[in-house]
Amino acid sequence: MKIVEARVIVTCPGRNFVTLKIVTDDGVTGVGDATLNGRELAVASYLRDHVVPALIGRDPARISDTWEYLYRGAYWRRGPVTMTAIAAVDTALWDIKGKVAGLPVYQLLGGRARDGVTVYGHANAPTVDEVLTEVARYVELGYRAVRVQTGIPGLETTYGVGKDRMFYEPADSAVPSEAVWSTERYLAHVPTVFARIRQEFGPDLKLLHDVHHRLTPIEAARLGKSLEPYALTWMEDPVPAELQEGFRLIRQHTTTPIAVGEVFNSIWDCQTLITEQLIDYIRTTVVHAGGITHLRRIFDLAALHHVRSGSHGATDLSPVCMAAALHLDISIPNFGLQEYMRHTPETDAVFPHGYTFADGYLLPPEEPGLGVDIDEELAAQYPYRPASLPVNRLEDGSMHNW
Ligand code: EZ4
Ligand code: CO
Repeated sequence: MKIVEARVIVTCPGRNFVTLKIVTDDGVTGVGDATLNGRELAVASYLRDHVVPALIGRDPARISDTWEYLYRGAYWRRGPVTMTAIAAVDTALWDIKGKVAGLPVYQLLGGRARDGVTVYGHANAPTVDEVLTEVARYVELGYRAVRVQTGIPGLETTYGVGKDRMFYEPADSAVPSEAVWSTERYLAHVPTVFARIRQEFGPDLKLLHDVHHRLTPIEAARLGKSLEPYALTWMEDPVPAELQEGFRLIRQHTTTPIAVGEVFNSIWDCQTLITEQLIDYIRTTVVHAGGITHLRRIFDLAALHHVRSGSHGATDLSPVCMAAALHLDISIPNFGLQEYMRHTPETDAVFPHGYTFADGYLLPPEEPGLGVDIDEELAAQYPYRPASLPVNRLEDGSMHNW
C-alpha cells in the first residue's frame, strides 16, 4: 500500500479548521486535525509545501517511522507549527491503520480501560448569579465536571468569558485585540465565585478553573491556597510554563491540583513538570503535541510519575482531534479528564463523527479507524477568515508581561 495523495483542507464553519486527508492507492483515506488557532495558514503551508511531497509513495502502515522521519527531517525540531503538522500526518495514518484492520483505533491502542471518558464543560458568564445558571445547565445535561469562569468586577472583558454562552470562541479579531487585566481584582474575586458554587451544588460536582497563564508563581500559590476549601479538581495554567521551575514554588504552598500543557508541543516541554511531580494533570493534545504516537509517550511518562491526562478540547480543536483524543483517553491507564466544548452545528456538519455523549461521558466511535471524516464539498462553502487570540495590558497601559 502506498500514499498517493494528501489534501490540505482549510475551512471556516464559524471558526477556522485545517485538516489533512491522506489517500492511498487502495482508496483508503485517513484524516488528521492540523488546526493551530490564529496561525492556521502557517501549518497549511508547512504541510502543503514541505510535508505532502515527502509523503507521496510512502507506506501508510509505517506510522512510527514516518513520525521519526518528519521530526528529524525538519532539522528544526519541535515548535507548534512543526508539531501540529506532524500530528496531522500521524493521526491520519492511525485512521488508515484502523480502517485496514477493521477496528476502531482504541482497539489498536490496547482496548478499553474504562467504560466512558469523563468530560468537563465550560460554564462562563459575566456575573456569579449568571454563572450559577450556567453550571446548573451542565448539571442538567448530565455533566460530572464543570470549568467555571466569570467576569471580574471592574474589568470590561475577561479572557475565557464569551458573549455567547454555549459556543464560546476566544479568537475575536483579525489581529490581536487588547483587553485590560488586574491581578488584584482577579485574586479578590475568584474565591467568592467558588464559595457560592460549592454552597449551591454541594461536594460531588467536579469543579475546575482556568487561570490562562496570568499570574506569577507566588500569586498562583495564593490563589491555590484560597481555593483549597472548595476542593477544585484542578487549577489550570496558573503561570506561563516557559519557566518550569516556577511550579516548584506553587507546589510548596498549595494542595490545589495543577493542570498544565495546552500550549506544549513535545515531551520535552513536560519533562521537568512531570518527573518532579510538580503537576497533577498534563493537558497536551493530539493535534498540538505530535499526534497519537507522541501523546501516548507523554502520557506513559506521566503515568510513571502519578500525573494523569487532562487533554485540551476547546472549539479550535476540530472533531477530528476530539475523536482521536477519545480513542487515547479510553485506552490509557492514567486518564484523568477530557475537556469538551461543544462545536457549532455548522462545524458538526462539516465533520461527520460517531462519538456520543451520555451521562457525563463521551464514547469513541465504533467504526473502523477514528470514526470521523470531513465533508469536503460542504467545507468548500466556508472560506478562511483571519482571526487571532487577544492580549492583555495592565491598568497602567503596560503590556502584561507573563
Ligand atoms: O485558550 O483554545 O482550556 N481552554 C483554553 C482555551 C484556549 C484556546 C486557545 O486556542 O484555555 O480557551
Ligand atoms: Co486553558
